[in-house]
Amino acid sequence: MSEGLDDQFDLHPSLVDDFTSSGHVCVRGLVAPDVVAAIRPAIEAAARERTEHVGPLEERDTYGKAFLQAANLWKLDEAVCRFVFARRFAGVAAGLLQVPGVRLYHDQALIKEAGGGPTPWHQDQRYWPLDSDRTITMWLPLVAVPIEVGSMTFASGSHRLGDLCGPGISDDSEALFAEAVRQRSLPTASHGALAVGDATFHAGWTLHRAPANPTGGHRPVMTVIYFADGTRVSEPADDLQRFDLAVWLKGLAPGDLAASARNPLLFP
Ligand SMILES: O=C(O)CCC(=O)C(=O)O
Repeated sequence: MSEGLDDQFDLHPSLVDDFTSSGHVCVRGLVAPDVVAAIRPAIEAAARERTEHVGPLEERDTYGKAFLQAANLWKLDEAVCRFVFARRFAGVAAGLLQVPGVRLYHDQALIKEAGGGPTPWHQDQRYWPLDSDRTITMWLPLVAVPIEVGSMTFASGSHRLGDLCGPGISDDSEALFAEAVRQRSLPTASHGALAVGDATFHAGWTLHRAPANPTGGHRPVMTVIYFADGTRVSEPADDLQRFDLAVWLKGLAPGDLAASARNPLLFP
């Protein structure tokens, strides 16, 4: 089941260069398709358990229509834990960030349902009370993502702009960041269709969005968020960051090393 998950992935230097300049990259063939197929039922079952209270799609707001979201699934299931903790994934995250080690911020299954709406433009790190920009999300589909569903669109180079002080994922973030992309003439790029075993990685400040799912099938994705080992907790800027501090950095205070029991060192 865990075959390959602890083996090192041979990260081509051109991917590191692409990530450094654009803030996103697609790693094709990161993991064997049968490893993903084997873990998919456990991730989907754990995600279902966490989201069974969510009402019908048409009654939700824009954020709610974008995806069903279930986090820290590594705590629910041993096999999911092995997948999330995989040195293969964490090694790529460290390699792209060009840091010696990375810790877990949290994992998250993002299931865009059949007929689910677009994911508005946003910056992930606006939620995170972390004092480093050495942060990265791995986005790994559990099924092949055809072109009609599509993977994410990124504003290349936006990670170098840092905090654009936008709101959380919402109609407002879509409007504000679409305008920022236009005004700053930021190039946008998508890695298009993804095969099972491919994954994209994007930096914490990279602006990104995802298209709606017009198909009759759902789009389950597993994400893992990493930050550089040695990162400290920053003063939370607002309630969204206070929530993250309480939940993903449980027991820590501003100035502490971000290394709670929920943030194990995953690489090296
Ligand atoms: O899966 C999506 O629709 C969006 C995912 C996303 O925004 C992220 O992983 O940071």
